[in-house]
Amino acid sequence: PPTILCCGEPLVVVTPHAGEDLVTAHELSIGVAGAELNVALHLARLGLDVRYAGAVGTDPFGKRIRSVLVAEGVDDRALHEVADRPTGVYFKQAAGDSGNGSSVHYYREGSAAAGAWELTGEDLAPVGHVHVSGVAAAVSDEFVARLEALTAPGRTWTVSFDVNHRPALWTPGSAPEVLLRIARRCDIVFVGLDEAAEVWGAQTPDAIRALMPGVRELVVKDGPEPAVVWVDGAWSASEPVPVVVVELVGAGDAFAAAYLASRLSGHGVGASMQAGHILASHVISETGDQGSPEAEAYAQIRDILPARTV
Ligand code: KDG
Repeated sequence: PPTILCCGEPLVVVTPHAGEDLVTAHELSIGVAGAELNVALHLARLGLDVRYAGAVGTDPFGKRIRSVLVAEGVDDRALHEVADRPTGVYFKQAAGDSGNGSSVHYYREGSAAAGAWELTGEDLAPVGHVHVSGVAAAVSDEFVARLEALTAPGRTWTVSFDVNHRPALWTPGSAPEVLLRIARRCDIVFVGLDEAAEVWGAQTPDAIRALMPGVRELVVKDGPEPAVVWVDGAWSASEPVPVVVVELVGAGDAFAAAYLASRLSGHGVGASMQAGHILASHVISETGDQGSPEAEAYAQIRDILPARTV
């Protein structure tokens, strides 16, 4: 499989302990987050060669992010350090027993990643696949320009894009056009059915596909309902793994990572969708954004992948 570059805004995530809330908690837990960073961690845990591009401040949070990436086996050469801006932070509070609708509070305006740091030739060599998401597109105009460069025609790598619409980060009205412009330039796109309806008013997988006919592989997820993937001129469906939902944050990142790990290793879409569902169910059954690295799901995914078909 190729070297994969995940590019986005790295974050520190701060959460109250189970059963407590941000209004009254005296103790908080801290971790690392960011949709594209989550994907990078999963890819490394699955044994892929992965590099992460983004920017942190010269603060302890930036050092934490770098040390977690390095400890988990992600290449940090493209993680830039910006002197006069802070590392992005977000606070997350679980919604309680229902597991759905965690509330998130962002402190990322003017962050290091939102600024004008440059991706260098060294950051990009020798990368064979780039993974980006709509979170980064919402961060700043500079980040949109960076995504345009990474998805530009004539590039020498393939690109996957997870739409990841985060309404709280967008100037009202600007998300649909920007997210579609980037999606259309990619090889593989991941989107939720609800999300596509919310952003583009596209209510069915075919309506989504009609918006981006040049995309080679389109994965449309639908929570606990089967997900579908468009590839080679047809749709195929794949059942999620049934799971007791603890928290949904990070499920899409886990799905994308396992799907990509499998596809980029030459496996078919059926096995790759199944891998996506297995890793998503692992993350959903825990509170952290990435779930624990020791989880059996990683070994299980390596086991279910059949012999390479490509
Ligand atoms: O997908 C998980 C992300 O939502 C989380 O890690 C933080 O990147 C983040 C965001 O903007 O929501």
